[in-house]
Amino acid sequence: MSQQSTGVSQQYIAGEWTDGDGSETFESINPATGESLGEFRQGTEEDIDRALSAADDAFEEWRALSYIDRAEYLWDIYHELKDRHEELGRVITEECGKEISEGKADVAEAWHMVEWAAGNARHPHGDVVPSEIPAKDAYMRRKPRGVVGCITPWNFPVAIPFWHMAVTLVEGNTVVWKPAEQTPRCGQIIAEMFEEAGLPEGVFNMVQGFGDAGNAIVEDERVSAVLFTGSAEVGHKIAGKVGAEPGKLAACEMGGKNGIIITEQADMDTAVHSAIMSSFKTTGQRCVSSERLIVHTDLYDEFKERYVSLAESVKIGDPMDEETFMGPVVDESQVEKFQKYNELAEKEGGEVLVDRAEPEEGELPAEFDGGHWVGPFVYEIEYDPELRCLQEEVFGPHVALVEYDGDIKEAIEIHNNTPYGLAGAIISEDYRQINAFRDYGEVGLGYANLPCIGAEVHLPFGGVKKSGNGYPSAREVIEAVTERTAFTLNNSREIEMAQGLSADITTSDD
Ligand code: UN1
Repeated sequence: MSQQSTGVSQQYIAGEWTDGDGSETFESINPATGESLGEFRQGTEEDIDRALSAADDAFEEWRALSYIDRAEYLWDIYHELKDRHEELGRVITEECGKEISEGKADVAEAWHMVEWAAGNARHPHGDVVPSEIPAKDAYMRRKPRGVVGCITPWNFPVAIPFWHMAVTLVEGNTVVWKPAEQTPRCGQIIAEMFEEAGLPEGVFNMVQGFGDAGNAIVEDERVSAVLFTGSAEVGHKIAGKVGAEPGKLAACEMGGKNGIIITEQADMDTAVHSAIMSSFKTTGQRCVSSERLIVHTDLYDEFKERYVSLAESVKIGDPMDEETFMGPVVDESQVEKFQKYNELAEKEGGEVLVDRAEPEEGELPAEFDGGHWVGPFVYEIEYDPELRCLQEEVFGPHVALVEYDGDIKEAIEIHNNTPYGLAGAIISEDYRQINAFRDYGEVGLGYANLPCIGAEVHLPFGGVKKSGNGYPSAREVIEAVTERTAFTLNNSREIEMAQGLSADITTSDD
């Protein structure tokens, strides 16, 4: 039972659905139409407190199970995600607005992550390490950290919760999760899956709500690690707070101001295709979406013509329709941010090439009048390292074309000149240029002759610089949710030390 009689969805705490402590509710809104998809209880600090107590109480019993037994619960969820692929894809599309192939890919990415985490339970864990002393056996072993707080974003409302939670649970931790307030229905369905899988009570808890609920997780001393994926603004605050607490760990993955370098050796078809995919898929709302195209002067004009003509015509429309390329953005604050940055780009000297920022009268059917719709905004601008429009993340279909002359070093310098470093791509037929980007491009995820989106879950996903440490993502979560023990066993009755250190105990009688 996940809903009280009034139809308002509840919190999942200590193995039960509950109204929780507060009386406030909030709505999930379909970004395409502006219609309500349901009402949800808004979690309070007291709700988080109860959820953390439940997670804390459940930890000893859960960690005592074998990896393989813990993974069994996750296999049930893996099958359910697969069986409900179509249905959940539609739920995602309806709630966060991305077009249907993306909604379905989000579900696939979720089950891939669950498969990886549960499959990993049968793989070797830790290392056997050689010792200088023949009689010593040395190992590196991992232990769960305890209660892990997970705070996830709306743009991958099913996949990213599983990035955070699948490995975390299999490694023996318990979880308190706050889903994004824009996508509570996806949160609800995931919590129902955990309930059906029958995890012991308190191992998994979900509290719907806003920043105050998230903050209550971050500030609580029972939480040993906080996994956060979302905006740089919030992530840096979390990292600062948690980093100041000894023994606690914050693993934060934030956005990027991702760039694609198109060199004089680029294949034009690959360049145009990769750039369009990277800028406009998910309506520019991936943390790996590209907002900067750094194009060599030799093919700048041709690239510009072809890119602009496609940006003028990519299909904006019903996200449930398979023919649609771009759905709406998630909410009005995203529309406003996008508009603000479009104005800034013009103020900073940008020459507008495509302005579909506000879809035209009649471009969308009337049923979408109440939605949050934008389209491609493309400009060219003379490179200047100080320009804010080339430094700050917009999280929308806002794209700068920057022309460069000179060699690959010049392009990489422009590419690296942002405070972020998440994803990037190079389009070139010259392996030396590709390898220069591989070695000197400041990114956590690099691509050659491909869009800079679409990483698979078994790759480490994360960035450098302001983009975060990457640990709350996919494979790397294991680093964030376990503590390592270097354990050394002596097989001899003699004590012999490494580094030539004397083990003799000398006394004043010697
Ligand atoms: C995000 O943009 O927040 O690499 C995550 C990708 C996806 C994940 C994106 N697998 O594009």
